[in-house]
Amino acid sequence: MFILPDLPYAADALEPVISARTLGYHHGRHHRAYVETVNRLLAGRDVASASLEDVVRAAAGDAARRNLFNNAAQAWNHGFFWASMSPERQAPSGDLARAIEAAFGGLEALKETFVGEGAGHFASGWVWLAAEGGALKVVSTHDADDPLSKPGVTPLLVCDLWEHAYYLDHQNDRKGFLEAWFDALPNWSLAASQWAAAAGEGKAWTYPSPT
Ligand code: MN3
Repeated sequence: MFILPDLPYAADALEPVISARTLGYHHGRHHRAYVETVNRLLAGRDVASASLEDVVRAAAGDAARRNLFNNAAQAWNHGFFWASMSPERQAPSGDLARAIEAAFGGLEALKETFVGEGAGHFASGWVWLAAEGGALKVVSTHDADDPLSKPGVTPLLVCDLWEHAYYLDHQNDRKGFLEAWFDALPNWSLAASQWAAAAGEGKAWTYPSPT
């Protein structure tokens, strides 16, 4: 059984960018539903010890397990999304700051790329800062899709582009949401440890193990 992990901060800790009402529904209803569906779809199967990462990778690209993939990937993506945010405003430093400078020319340029990618993404999905081949890049994925099943890609940060992530607080202004999000909420400590993990130092973030 996979759990719905507690939020790593209070429900109102991300205001005003993300209200307690949005976060309450998003975590308590949307994320919970994905986790419960995964558990229902896996019930009775001999996968009790498989990590959620294993479940996502095994179901990726398998048309017969599309529903399992969608729900498992959405459960993982939301766990990583909660971890991607911090109530304390942070800034990248050290190796990661240098990599951002090298790839984008600085944090403001990364923001422009990230916001542009997310605002221009058609319909539902996710916008990621990711590492591949020792370099940083910004990518978006559709619906539940994520970098887990793409060999050599490590996610550093993610922001949810589904309307349920921002509509109560920002209505149709996805770009405004992304700009405010990028300024206030990224967990650059997580991004730095993911960047190190991509280079073989330490372990990348994982969803809580099944119980
Ligand atoms: Mn969501």
